[in-house]
Amino acid sequence: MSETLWWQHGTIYQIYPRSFQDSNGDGIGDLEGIRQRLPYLTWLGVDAVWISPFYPSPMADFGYDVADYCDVDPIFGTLEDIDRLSADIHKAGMKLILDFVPNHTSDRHPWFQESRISRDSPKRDWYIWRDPAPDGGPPNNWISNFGGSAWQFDEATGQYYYHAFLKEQPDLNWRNPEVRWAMHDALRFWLDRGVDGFRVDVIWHLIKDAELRDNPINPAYEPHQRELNRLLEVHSCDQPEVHEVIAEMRAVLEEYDERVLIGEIYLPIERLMAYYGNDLKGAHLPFNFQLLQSAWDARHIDNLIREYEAALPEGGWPNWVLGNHDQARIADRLGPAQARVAALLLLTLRGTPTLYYGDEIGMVQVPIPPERVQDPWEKNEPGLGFNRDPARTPMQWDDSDHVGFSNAEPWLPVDHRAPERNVATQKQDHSSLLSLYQRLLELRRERKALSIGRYVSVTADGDILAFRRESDGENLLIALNLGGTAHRLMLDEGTTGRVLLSCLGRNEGAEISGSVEIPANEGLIIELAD
Ligand code: TEU
Ligand code: CA
Repeated sequence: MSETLWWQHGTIYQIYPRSFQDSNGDGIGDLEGIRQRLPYLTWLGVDAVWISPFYPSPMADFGYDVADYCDVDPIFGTLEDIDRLSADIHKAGMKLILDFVPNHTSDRHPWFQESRISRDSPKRDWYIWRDPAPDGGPPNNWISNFGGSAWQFDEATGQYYYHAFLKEQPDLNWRNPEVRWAMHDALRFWLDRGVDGFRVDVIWHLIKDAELRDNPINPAYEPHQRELNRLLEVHSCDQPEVHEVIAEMRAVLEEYDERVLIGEIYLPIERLMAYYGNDLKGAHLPFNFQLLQSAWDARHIDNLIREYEAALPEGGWPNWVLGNHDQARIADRLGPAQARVAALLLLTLRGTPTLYYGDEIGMVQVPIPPERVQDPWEKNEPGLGFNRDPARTPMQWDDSDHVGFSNAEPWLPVDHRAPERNVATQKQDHSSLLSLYQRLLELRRERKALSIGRYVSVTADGDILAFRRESDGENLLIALNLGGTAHRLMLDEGTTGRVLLSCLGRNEGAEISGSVEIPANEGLIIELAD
């Protein structure tokens, strides 16, 4: 597959390091734990591992508040541990993607500590400081992503600083070139150590309106929504100048070979596409989160796939995401039967798939008793269903007390409700979700049509979604039933084929001709004869 790069034909697996494997019995996952579990990832067949932040951090937002971009938090290990992990990932033929968090630092970062000392501090302008409004209130009406004003008053110097997330996460001022250079050095620090790329946190937030104008009121706001949605984020993010900042980051990666820049971006398709950059000099992969947000409806999904394909810039590589550490678990959103169909969809669409740890065994939202809530968002805006803890619980390796994750009580509760929802059990069972994922990943590696082939839309009719993937004489039909009743899909006159894979494990190898019966909750990959 020399004509495509690893981040194009490969599959990315996201690890939330606190919850993958604890190696030293403190109930929190760590880098050595991940290293010990690499044989599992090799067996599963993923190509790259993205690890959420493991840098030194006060953990106000569990690592998304970074106090040092060039080190490892002792909870997770040491620089030697990441080097060892990186070496073993590469030995296994996989790639390592780090999580880079450039929009904000921790309030404990030495840069912020220095910035807040005085209005004349050399680092004052590294952050976004403003005088109070005439009434003494915040400089503008912007709202934090986690609720409340996005401005925090600092007594010592009588000014407010801006934070798009927690007050413990002050936003850096990316209009200041010194900030850019310092952050480029942090990128080089890791690139020199051999990491293969970055997933860049809230990349569309980096530049704010130069005049910090008020955001307009959102007329469609409803009280069950997050407070952030009271306003339209017109001036607080997605500003035109951000693309220059991203192009500069990309240029740093271009000093090295075959590194990948992935942007975390929650924007509608038409705005998302700009993040590929002018002449594709922006992010290689602006994350496509549409499947996270869309209704599970064949016509709707067919539409969004076609819109996305049509909107891609010439040469822009697509990607698809089914879950992450900020969203409810896919198996919970769709139920166990459709979770299998979703697996097939993710791994047959055109574009780099990103798989969230635990989704391959159908992990669901784990109930968190009030006294064990960890997520700062839940603490800020309680009771509205924003808690991200339920999707961040320990990876379920087996059915022992601490599910094989740790030999101590884990930082978040583990799920004991379903005896088969673990790796050990599902690995033995050829009909399990895990086996389905493993077989899909294998097929995706074997079949160019799946990994890099063309996408051709076929139909969306009732519960049935069908499309084709084609490459060099390989012609695969993907037919999914997103509902609970059987349907017959009519094929073109004279069409014949053979079932390569079935979600339900039925009729694999069967010859079909003229039409194909698709049972409830079934998904088929059919090789068409030419
Ligand atoms: O998330 C950014 C982000 O926009 C989310 O907070 C999102 O608004 C929310 O989860 C609903 O979809 C990134 C990280 O992924 C998240 O874990 C961090 O808390 C956040 O940035 C701040 O760094
Ligand atoms: Ca540990």
